Amino acid sequence: MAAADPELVAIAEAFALPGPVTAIAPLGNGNVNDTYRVDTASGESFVLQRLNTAVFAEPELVMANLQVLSAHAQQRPLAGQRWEVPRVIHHRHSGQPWLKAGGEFWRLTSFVNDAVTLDAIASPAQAMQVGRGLGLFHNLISDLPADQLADTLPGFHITPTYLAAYDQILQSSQLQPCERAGWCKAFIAARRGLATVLETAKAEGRLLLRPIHGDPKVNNVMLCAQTGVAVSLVDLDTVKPGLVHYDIGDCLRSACNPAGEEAPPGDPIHFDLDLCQAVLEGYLGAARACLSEVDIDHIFAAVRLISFELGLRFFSDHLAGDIYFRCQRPGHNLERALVQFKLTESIEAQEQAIRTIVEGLR
Ligand code: GN1
Ligand code: MG
Repeated sequence: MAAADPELVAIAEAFALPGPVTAIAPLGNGNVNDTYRVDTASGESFVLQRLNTAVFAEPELVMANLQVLSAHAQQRPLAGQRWEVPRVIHHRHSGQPWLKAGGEFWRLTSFVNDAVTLDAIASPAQAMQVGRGLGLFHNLISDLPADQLADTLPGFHITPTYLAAYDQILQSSQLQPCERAGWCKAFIAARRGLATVLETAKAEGRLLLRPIHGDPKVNNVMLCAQTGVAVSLVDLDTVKPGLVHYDIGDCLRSACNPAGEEAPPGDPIHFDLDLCQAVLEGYLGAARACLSEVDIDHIFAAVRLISFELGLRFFSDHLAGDIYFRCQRPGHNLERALVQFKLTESIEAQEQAIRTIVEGLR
């Protein structure tokens, strides 16, 4: 194994670890923060992250939310089932839940042992667990007052705001027009009227603000390595007040796309109804009591909207020169946008079937 980067070791060891670091390696494939797994001589592992402060302008608030969540979870153990909320590890000397060094913001949390994540779902049983994981999480935070959580990312999942930003970027973008970008522009233009569906329901008091995860895509749900049951939701930076629909939509758009959100150009993209049925069974089995009838009414709108919204966010970032989502190659965000727009088309084409699934589980 390659020797661990000494700078990273020094950063990790600034936190109150139970023993010296034995290995550090990149973990996962997040689009925003940099994430590493840290192993220590004690046998315990941790997650070290450099927060992207261009995205999270007030990372201290992110940490404050994480601590509110951990404290809440400790008072609310899920009887009889394994469920973990990552713990925040403090700086050895300052006692702060972060390390600020050279303009960078680092934090360390506990690692969920004996668990795996998937980038795309392969079976309804996995989909059921992903849905159940989100449902347990919503259940857990349903009695956490939203006003105890700061808004760490204003505008996050507010689709009309993304649309307004897109309109601006479109005017100033230096990118050469191409056929695929033209297709995306037409796709967005035909769906502008969609953008307000959840925000209008919120403004009219039909949907209520409450704590949400914000990013419950498939690979943020940890499944027990032995049994496959969901045991944790990780990536808690976007836990903040919102609509549960952002989460439900995000989970469905991610879990019911068997090709995955990084599918290569040209791969067929479809929204899988069997996986949708399984995700919603798992989700509602755990969270139905936290939802109103009006919440259920908006599930179809949510999955359609969040797929569209993520496509819009990727496409806007492509036009802006890839400044938000980390890219592996030129055009990567355009490819990602196309995947989400194709998924949106598939969701639209199956609207009745999706609504029927929801009604069957109401
Ligand atoms: C970003 O960094 P990551 O991969 O956890 C993004 C999500 C998107 C996701 C798409 C704060 O999450 O909203 O759904 O990429 N997070 C933020 O993969 O913008
Ligand atoms: Mg995330």
